[in-house]
Amino acid sequence: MNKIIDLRSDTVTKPSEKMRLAMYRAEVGDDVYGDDPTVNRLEELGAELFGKEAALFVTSGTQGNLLALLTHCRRGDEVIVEANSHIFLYEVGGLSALGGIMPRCIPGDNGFLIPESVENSIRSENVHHPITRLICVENTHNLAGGAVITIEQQNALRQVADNYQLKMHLDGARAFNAAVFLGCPVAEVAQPYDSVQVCLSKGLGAPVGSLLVGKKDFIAQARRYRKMVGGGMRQAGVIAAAGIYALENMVERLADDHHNAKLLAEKVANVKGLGLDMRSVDTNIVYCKVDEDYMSAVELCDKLREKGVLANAMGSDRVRFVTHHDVTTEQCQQAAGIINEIMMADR
Ligand code: TLP
Repeated sequence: MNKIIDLRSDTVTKPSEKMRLAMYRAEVGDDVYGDDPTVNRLEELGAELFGKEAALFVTSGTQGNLLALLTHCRRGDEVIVEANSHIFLYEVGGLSALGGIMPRCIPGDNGFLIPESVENSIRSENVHHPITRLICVENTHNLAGGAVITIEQQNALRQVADNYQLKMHLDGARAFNAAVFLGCPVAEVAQPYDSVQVCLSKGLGAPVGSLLVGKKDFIAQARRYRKMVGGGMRQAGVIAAAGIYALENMVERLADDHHNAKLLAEKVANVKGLGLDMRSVDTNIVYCKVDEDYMSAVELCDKLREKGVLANAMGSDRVRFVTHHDVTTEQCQQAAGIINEIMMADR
């Protein structure tokens, strides 16, 4: 069989040889003592790229988001999140379980929280109410098909936050994909936020880790919470080196992933039994709606797997394809051909 074409997620990327070499050569120390020079360098680089005072290397996007929520909020506070956000749907309810924080879910428009809806959800001063503390934004938005929220849209939300003295956190797991799509430095994407979580382990290809960036005192407090949840790492320079390599070498190539996603989407857009809105394909994620008269999303994924293509079923009728460093343009074309074949055979 040909090589497996793994389109389940950009998290499946494996460190390249050059990245592994950087890891092998990394100078290390005990990071809980602040002694790991490679972790320190990664955090400095991250803070600089995002235009923030400080950064913290964390184990995952989930941990980065959790630490941000714990640091911004107190128990009983309310946080405004988009109804299909990763923080609400896929982070094991950590904000409530570990932080005693209440999510207030607002359905967005293609992932974008409408400023008026946000404003209408902010709690007024009343003894019965929790305190609205924070607005969380996801850019790019995973469940909205990697949709990019523009700088203007972000600024409109910041305006609301400022009017009510709220903090803003960006789940920027794929913030670099947004920056590459918008053609701006990632600091511009990060600008309206008090804190940003960015994953190194997705399209950037590092094996582990995320950065949380923000003001110095915010990061100092997040560091304490990281220790509390067991995230104090020791000779973490071995993995931080991969993060540095990713930030220095893997950002611009995200444009290739976006190109491949578009290509894949174009090739399956007109396949009978599949629904796909080309306008939703901004970056590296493609969602297809599978007509139930043909098959379910799980059945399509099973058939694809038999032919060497891996994809994720999202619910009963949607399949997600994600492009990344470890799939080539040719493989995306090949995958589109296989999708086409399967759908045609079912007629
Ligand atoms: N997303 C993963 C899965 O958890 C769904 C994926 O394959 O897309 N924010 C966003 C927007 C994410 O997409 C993810 C991971 C995270 C946070 C969490 O990052 P990790 O997996 O490092 O905890």
